Amino acid sequence: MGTKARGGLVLLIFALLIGTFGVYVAAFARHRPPSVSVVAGEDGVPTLVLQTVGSLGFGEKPDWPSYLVQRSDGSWEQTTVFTLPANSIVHVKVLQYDTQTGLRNNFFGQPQGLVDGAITIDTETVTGSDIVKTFSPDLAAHTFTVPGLEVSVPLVGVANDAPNQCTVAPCDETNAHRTIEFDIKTGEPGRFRWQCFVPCAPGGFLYGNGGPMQTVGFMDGFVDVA
Ligand SMILES: [Cu+2]
Repeated sequence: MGTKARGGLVLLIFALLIGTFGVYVAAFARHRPPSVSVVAGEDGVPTLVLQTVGSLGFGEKPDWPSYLVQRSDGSWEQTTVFTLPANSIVHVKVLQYDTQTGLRNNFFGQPQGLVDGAITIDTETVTGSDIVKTFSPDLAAHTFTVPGLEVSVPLVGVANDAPNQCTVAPCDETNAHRTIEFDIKTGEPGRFRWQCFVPCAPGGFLYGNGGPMQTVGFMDGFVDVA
């Protein structure tokens, strides 16, 4: 190959790399999961209902774990962006369908920033001075963590051998799950980043990070307080 041809080949490869990078950036910038508005129900309490799944089971990333948010009509949206009313106590209910992965940082095994320090798991409520100071780091499937609101809740996973596990989202309550409920308090309007702190990405991602862990709509998102 002559010097000219070699130079042309290098330029071609370079152009292809730039092009591929451009396509990736464009796809990243266009990825805008929808937002779900949480409003007060008939009981006057705004309730955010989430579910977590170990693998979505559909779409471009069927093997990625994900959060879903319930709309007021009961349907599920695969997103991690939602709007909560400002200066309000918001009830949060998480239907947790994934198995236990475990935390790398035990700090996130401790529920924090909850109204009255109260958390309910399935039918058991622990409050105030009785609150479990910290959960074993092995139990968490995901966390619901909003650093800007100083809120973090470890979400205890279902047992690995639990029968009737969910494989395709949205899961329904006949599938094996844990129900985790708590109240948080919102303040002034603003946009708050939130994420899961369990490195829960599937095989192929280094140490469970990357992939869904860095993608809005899967394991991180935004709480818009309005
Ligand atoms: Cu997670």
